[in-house]
Amino acid sequence: MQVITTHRSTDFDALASVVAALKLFPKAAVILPRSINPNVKAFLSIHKDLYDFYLNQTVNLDEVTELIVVDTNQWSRIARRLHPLKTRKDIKIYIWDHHEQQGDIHAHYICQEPLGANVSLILRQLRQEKRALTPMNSTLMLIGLYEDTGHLTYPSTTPEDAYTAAYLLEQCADLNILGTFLSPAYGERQKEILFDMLKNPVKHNVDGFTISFSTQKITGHVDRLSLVVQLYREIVNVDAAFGIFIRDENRYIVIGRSNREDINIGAIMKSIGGGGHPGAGSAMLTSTNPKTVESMILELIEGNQQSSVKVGDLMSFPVVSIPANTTMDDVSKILQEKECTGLPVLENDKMVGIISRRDFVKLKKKSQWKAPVKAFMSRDIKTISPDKSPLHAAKIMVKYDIGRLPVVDNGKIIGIVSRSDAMMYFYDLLPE
Ligand SMILES: [Mn+2]
Repeated sequence: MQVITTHRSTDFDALASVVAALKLFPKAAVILPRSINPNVKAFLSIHKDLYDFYLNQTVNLDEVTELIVVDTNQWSRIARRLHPLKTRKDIKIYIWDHHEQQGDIHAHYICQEPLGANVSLILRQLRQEKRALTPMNSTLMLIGLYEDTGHLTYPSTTPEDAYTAAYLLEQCADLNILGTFLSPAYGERQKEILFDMLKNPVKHNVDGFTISFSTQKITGHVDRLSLVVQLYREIVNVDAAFGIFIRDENRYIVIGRSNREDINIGAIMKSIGGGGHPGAGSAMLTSTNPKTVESMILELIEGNQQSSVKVGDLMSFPVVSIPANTTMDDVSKILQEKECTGLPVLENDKMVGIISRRDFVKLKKKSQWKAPVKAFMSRDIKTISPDKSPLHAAKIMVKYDIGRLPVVDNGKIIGIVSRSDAMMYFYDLLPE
């Protein structure tokens, strides 16, 4: 007898993976864990007739010959009543898992790849064979895929996830139904926790990233905390957010969510004893205080950002600059000659402004061409120091809509970094 199972706190991706696995093992029995996420439970109770495996869970373990595990590779995450199989040598085990960390279930066949959703991994074969799915199954699978990839927006999303979504839409997945189940039913507890977290959000700036932490006491078991952290991150509008939830005096759950590829939450959580995906992860901690956790995470993010390339490496120099009393006529000639769009303006060796081609629209009368540049330059200058990251430079340019940033060290302008310098760096076009 074949048995298919998945992880506890079963989410849509896990359930969708089970249903997809049933396509590969049509005769298998399904054993779902007892703890199932509330929205999945709601789905199952509405679709009882279609997914009767939910109710039909009596399996004689002695008869099991093959075990198919999806969306996890750890014994501790699957139903306890299957644990007696751990010591059985005569069972053939198959795993499909999109988590990166190594598990303790030793399988005869394992398909483990870091895709955004586990269901994409199982559907790979069905998709290649162009197998037909019922609209209902396609809908469930698309719900799972969207849930785990944040509608294909989480950084962990791969092209294969998007192709799989297209395949499921071809198989008539129903987007109307999808919306109903994907909008999660937030309970009162989750709302309360979110409101408390939002009362005084603290933002940190770490090398161009915005990070927020919130520490909350919680009593009893609260599920969907990671969704609460996800919402918190979106509302506070930071690159990464961490919720530190104090269960009792010495036990903390840390849950992180990131919107940036270069802040790998899974890796951060792994180094403090937990795990997860690049976009989301968690860790259980004992006997540390929340402040220590916070500074640990900040250090890890800083360490992650070991891009040794600094603004100083990208900038161009020497910088062509002009004295503040240069006439607009001359400025125009210099701009043409040097083929640049803007120039820093100096007075007694100090930068006092920047003049760009755009500023020439301010000239209304002919006589103004003889006026000094300081009358037309913009004085609101943003600068950057050479030890900052290219990302930091790019953020300033985007925020203030400027194409070039003077690089200033000890009050002196030593170079200039342009939008294209930053882009070159991001596209890895930096000459060796
Ligand atoms: Mn999953």
